[in-house]
Amino acid sequence: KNGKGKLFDEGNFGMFIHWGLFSNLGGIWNDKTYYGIGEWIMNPRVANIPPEEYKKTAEDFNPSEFNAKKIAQLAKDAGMKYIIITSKHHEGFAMFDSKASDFNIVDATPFARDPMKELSAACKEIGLGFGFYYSHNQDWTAPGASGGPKKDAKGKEVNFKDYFYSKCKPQVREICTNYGDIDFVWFDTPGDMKKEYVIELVDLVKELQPNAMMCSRVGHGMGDYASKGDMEVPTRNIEGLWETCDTNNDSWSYAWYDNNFKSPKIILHRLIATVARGGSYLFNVGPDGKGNIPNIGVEFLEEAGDWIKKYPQV
Ligand code: JFZ
Repeated sequence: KNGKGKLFDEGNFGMFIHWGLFSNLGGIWNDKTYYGIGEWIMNPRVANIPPEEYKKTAEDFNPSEFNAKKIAQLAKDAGMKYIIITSKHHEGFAMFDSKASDFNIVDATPFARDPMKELSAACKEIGLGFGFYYSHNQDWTAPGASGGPKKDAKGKEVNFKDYFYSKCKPQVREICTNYGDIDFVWFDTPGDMKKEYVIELVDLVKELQPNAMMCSRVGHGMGDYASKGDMEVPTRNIEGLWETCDTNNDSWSYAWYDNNFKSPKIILHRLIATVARGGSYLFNVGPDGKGNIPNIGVEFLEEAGDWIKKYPQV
């Protein structure tokens, strides 16, 4: 077993995956295309989809072509060392089997499988590290959460504390318990979340997954390593452990119009610039509603990987 941080030190290149109900919408709501970042489509600033309507889209989500082994193999072929995937993004939909909320891929979709089980197993089998993204503060369908409805189904006013103890913390416990040893828990957008809650999550992860690395986006200066601004490749060396996350086109999640894929040359340039300055490069792909990563993205990554394999690490 890797000691804490070992994978990160040696890792330097990982696959980020943004996948959720938004992937099935692909940038379209009610026949209209919303340009920007696909995973934000339900937000009031984008298509402004009411939570109850958004939740119904789970009935149409059936990623029957999802193939965990194929994705793990792609990451491996690309020269990556680990995969970090959205277990729950701001939409609040759990892409894993959850007892804490039935708004999850096993209970609410015709797919009825737990793709996180499959992907974590595939990573283990092929020798890749594995971790979860979890949106701890923003949850746009959970009453009481940041950006969520102010009242519960019975019309009762609820607050962040209700969300935190009924959904957030139980789900973090689930992702830290049901998938074997994991290497990362990648929290995001802490906003004005209170420090006491952040501490509870950090302590929970440390207790259940002592070797898992948390990024600084957990909030309040905590976490094991710094996560730089999105899509930022720093131009100077930086002290300490840090990572930059970047995406293979413009959106994080799949969007039908987004064909601005980074060429193998650009991928390698950005990877090398990051690694040479002491960082780790987390490179995102967005599978579509059927579970497939767009072809161009796959081909470009494979080509970059061929080059990496030609020049083994010294
Ligand atoms: C967040 C999410 O809102 C977004 O959907 C995506 O998941 C991305 C990886 O993370 O967006 C951010 C978070 C932090 C910064 C920018 C966008 N930042 O620090 O510059």
